[in-house]
Amino acid sequence: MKTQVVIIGAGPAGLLLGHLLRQANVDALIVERQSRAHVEGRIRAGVLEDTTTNLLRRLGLDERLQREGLPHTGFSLADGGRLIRIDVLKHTGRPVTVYGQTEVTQDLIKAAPERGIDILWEASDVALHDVDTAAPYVTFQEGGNARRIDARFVAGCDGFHGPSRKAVPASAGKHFERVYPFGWLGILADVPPCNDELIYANHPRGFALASMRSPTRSRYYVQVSMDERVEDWPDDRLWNELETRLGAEVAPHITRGPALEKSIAPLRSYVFEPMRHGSLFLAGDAAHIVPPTGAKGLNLAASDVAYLSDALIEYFRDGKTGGIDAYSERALARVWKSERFSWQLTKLMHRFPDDGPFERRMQVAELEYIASSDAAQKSIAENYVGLPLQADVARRCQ
Ligand code: RFL
Ligand code: PHB
Repeated sequence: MKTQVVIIGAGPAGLLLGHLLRQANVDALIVERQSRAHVEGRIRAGVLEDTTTNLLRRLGLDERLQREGLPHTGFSLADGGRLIRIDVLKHTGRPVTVYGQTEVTQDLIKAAPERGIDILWEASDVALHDVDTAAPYVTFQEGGNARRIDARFVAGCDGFHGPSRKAVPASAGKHFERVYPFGWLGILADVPPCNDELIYANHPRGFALASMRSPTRSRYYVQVSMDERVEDWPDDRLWNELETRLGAEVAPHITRGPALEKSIAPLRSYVFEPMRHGSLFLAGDAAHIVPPTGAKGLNLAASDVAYLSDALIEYFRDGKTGGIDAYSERALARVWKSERFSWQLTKLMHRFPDDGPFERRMQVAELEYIASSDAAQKSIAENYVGLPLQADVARRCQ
């Protein structure tokens, strides 16, 4: 098989890139390790910046998002029972949209065949070859048959554990990493949310988050240590813990229900530089991870592919290499700012096992400063709704 861009991974980064390229008549093929049902069933992110919703609108794939997405004009930080509301609309003029990554993925997959985008599911042993030349190719097994796809470029959109980043020689890249000494235990349940907006809570027993997917479906998380297992957390224990950590004002509004899904995710900050090696481009979690506290992971995947699609389209349409040459630097400029925001919010809202009274006083002082300062709230708000893309790309992504 032959195509212009072979995309590895059918997560949000790979699917969005495939659609953006196809819309501009660039040929792309997506190769995915998992089955379609597995990819469509994964429960992950819930908060979309308008960078992300703008891309879906530009693709004409935002009909369900418009109908079912919940515009949120603010969220709260809670500490010791006090709620500090961050009015993102007032400070930035923009809301965020609560719409599950699961739904985004389903919408993109559903529209793929009618737009001529091929997704090869359940491809095993995916391997990248000759990425430092202008004729790279990808091999894999599909239904017991060995396959090969030749392309001009490879887009590594295969998440943190995929093969793309590993195809860059150690001497050609640098990584930066912080692993946090805890994870998030998440529960999804068909019960009404406890509040109209998200609440991020710092409690002596650890962080908790009240989120949602719709007016009838709630998503909650609690910070757990890394040696905890999902089996240690029967539903009742988790609901009790959420009531305690979210505080006396919120607790009476929590409706309990059976878990549709329960899982533990580790927390990590990670950046790989550069995001290009020869004919290989990395995008999304393949190149960087943020702890979920800032709700930035999916949105960074979207901003990466906004830059990357723009650059690849320019290359195939006009033969210009300026965009692809600038891709890594442009994407990383936004990535590092989101890394900073996610790290800072994680430090502010979690209890770290090695922290003492000094670190706690720092959290209290920072939260008091945020509560009393319009400028501090504005800074949080502009990061939460998403920092702007570079102006030229932003214009083309409208
Ligand atoms: P993905 O979604 O991991 O997709 C990568 C795809 O590549 C496939 N793959 C392979 N394919 C072929 N061959 C191989 N060898 C392969 N290895 C892997 C995988 O099967 C998969 O289909 O990466 P992508 O597209 O970069 O998207 C990134 C986002 O999924 C991620 O950043 C977010 O989910 C992070 N995140 C959040 N982001 C937000 O913007 N807002 C949020 O509110 C938010 N909440 C979250 C989150 C992530 C969480 N977890 C589970 C880590 C909440 C949680 C709990
Ligand atoms: C979610 O609803 O899954 C969610 C929301 C906000 C976050 C992280 C996860 O910061």
